[in-house]
Amino acid sequence: MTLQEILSHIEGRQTEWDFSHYGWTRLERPLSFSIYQDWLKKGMQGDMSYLKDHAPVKEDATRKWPRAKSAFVFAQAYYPHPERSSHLPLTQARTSLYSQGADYHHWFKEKMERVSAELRSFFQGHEFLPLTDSSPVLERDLAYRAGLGWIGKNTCLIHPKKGSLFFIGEIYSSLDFSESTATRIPDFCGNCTRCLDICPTGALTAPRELDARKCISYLTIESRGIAEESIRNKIGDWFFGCDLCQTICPWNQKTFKNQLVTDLNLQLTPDAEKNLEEDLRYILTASGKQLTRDFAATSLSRSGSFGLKRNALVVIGNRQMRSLKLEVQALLEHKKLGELAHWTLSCLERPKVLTS
Ligand code: B12
Ligand code: SF4
Ligand code: SF4
Repeated sequence: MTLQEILSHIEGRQTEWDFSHYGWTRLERPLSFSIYQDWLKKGMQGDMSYLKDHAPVKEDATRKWPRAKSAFVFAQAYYPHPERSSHLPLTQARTSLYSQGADYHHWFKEKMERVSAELRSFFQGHEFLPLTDSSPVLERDLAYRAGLGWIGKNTCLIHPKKGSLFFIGEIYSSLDFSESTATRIPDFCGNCTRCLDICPTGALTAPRELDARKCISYLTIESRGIAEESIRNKIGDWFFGCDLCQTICPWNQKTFKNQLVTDLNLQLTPDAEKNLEEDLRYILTASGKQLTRDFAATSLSRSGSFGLKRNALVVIGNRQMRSLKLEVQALLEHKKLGELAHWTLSCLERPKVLTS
């Protein structure tokens, strides 16, 4: 079997599989592995200790999968969201675009498993292993090597015609091709610095370097703690994740024809403000059990009920939503959230600040 045969097979199935784009590469040491090591040394991973544990396999996949020789890498667009039908029990709280539907850790993983099963049945005798996100793979580097995009100054993988609002998934295979590697996409960032300029928390500490400890996405999704006081007001109205360094990017603006929102804080109509209030009241008053059940199928389950309540308190404080004062007061004695609830209350008691 040749590489061309397998790529034509994937191409023939594209209408059904509907990937944004895809490519392949031989498995070699990631080009940016030393950047990854330096990033870990600086502690920029915060509490995500699994990223350190994954380093040896990220450097050399054969340490875990001895037969892995090559990877087929796939990009899956998440805007507009392909699994939006799943019910997110919120109407207005600001959530990042990738999370506005069913949890991709389920449906995208299953899709990659289906594709692998088919490749296994067509190309018998070879192994195909589907992986995504939480697996020990430096996915952006791998996708760069497979020709899916360049690494932007916001650290995201960007394609000149598809933008960056896509997930990455890969199928490791035992196929050992002699072909030279895929054509790579050059860096089109040029002199632009819009992503660095817009980041509200200064998490992009240099072009292509993100300090996760300052990133709203980390603080509202991955962190199991509470953001320091000095950074809380910079989180603005983000309830889960953040998209600003991507929505401001001219390559996304071009791809999505200027539909993307770049406001630091959303300007809401009175009706929308009311909906936001209802969303956050529900988050603060629901039991942990209820939140776990209601969010189970969504990416927001990653924060857990503690994280969702924490995020609601920050947004209520930043938007000075005084109508929720009673619900905030009810948490003042809470073992883990009490200090934050005091901070939120102090925001509500300050003279009203107009947000932009
Ligand atoms: C930990 C993690 C996070 C952390 C840290 C992110 C970061 N930038 O470091 C947090 C929680 C902040 C986060 C946020 C988001 N994440 Co995230 N995250 C990951 C995860 C699990 C590991 C990434 C990692 O190792 N980071 C450490 C840094 C050092 O590595 P890196 O981000 O891969 O960056 C590399 C390049 O920048 C590279 N580099 C720098 N210069 C150059 C030059 C060249 C030539 C090359 C080749 C490489 C290179 O060096 C780095 C090390 O290799 C990956 C999945 C995976 N297995 O890879 C998803 C992943 C990166 N995340 C993803 C997404 C969608 C997001 C969010 C958009 C979600 C959101 N809206 O809230 C944001 C985007 C924020 C941003 N600007 O990155 C996608 C990215 C898809 C894409 N098009 O790029 C991934 C690939 C998940 C997936 N399977 O689709 N994420
Ligand atoms: S996701 Fe938001 S907070 Fe994180 S680097 Fe991008 S703009 Fe900054
Ligand atoms: S906003 Fe500008 S600098 Fe940042 S990733 Fe996009 S093109 Fe590159």
